[in-house]
Amino acid sequence: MLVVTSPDHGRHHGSEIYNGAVVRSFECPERIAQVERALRDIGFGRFIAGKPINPRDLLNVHSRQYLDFLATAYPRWQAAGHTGDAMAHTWPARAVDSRRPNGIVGQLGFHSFAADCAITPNTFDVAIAGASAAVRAASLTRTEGQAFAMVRPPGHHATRDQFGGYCYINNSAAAAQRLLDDGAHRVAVLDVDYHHGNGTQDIFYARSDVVTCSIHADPSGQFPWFFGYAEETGVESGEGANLNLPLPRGTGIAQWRRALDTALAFIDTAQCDALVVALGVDTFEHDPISDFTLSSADYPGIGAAIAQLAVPTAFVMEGGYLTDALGRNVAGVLSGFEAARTAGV
Ligand code: SP5
Ligand code: ZN
Repeated sequence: MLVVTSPDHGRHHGSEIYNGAVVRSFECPERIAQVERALRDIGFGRFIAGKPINPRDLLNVHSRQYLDFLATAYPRWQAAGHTGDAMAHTWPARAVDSRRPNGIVGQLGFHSFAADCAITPNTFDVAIAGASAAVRAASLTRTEGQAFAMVRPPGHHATRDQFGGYCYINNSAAAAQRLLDDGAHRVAVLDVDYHHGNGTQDIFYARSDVVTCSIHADPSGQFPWFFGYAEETGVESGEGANLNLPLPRGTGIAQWRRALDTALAFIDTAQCDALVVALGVDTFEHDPISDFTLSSADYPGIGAAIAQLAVPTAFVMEGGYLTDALGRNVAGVLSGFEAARTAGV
């Protein structure tokens, strides 16, 4: 499988509020270093770097105002006399008219939804490079059949105009849009990260040409808290094109696999001719911020099940925070997928 890299990803490492303190984010450069090591150890894949992205690929999934904001947020933060990472501390609250303020601190609140996500001097460039790799992986599925975008920061929480959940640019959404622009009639995004893919849902919520499906922790007890319920099914022409499968705390592989079967049947019924897998492995039993109980032995079977959709497939790296196990688990999904593809099952 082709592995598309974002070589300078290590230039971004944000901070987050955790247990009442600002700490270095769980979403760290070592994550991708581990994935690369695990893939190289088993001789998996051919590595190529992403290419600069066409701005159209970004404007399809994010507003121009948001992209301009992200591009200039850090210098504006500094120019306003601030130091450290640019972080919001005030958000538009319920029942207010969410007008967009002028000041940088106010705009940080307007364009974000969570305090686990900060803008560093290189965040914008690194996020764009990740999206570029995801878009390139999507394009290459036309000739390759499958590809993996080995990127960070992740993307699936980023909405059309808000960052949060360690995500700034929605890599999986940009990949899905690229598959459509390359000629697919309907694309599915299957989100297997432990957390609900609220950003991808948001971006395609009123559309039927991208079908979105997310398997995740019940948001009543877990981030992103305000999105991801089963009754969110889409609006307008997107009605029925979003499927959320929230699962309880402690979910293990048997229950998780039943949800995957439901998701695969939903995608199959929608007659999608290309697939993006938002590949988070924070479902792992020892993940430091999650509470599902999947084991490393479970991941190859997940890849094999996804292969049965038998459509061009772009995997895009999302979450997973037990760095030591991340490589093994990602390699498990990808090699399980590839083995099933090769065997033609
Ligand atoms: C892409 C992705 O996986 N983003 C996840 C963002 C989660 N950020 C919120 C972290 C809250 C941590 N709560 C820890 C509970 C530990 N028991
Ligand atoms: Zn996650």
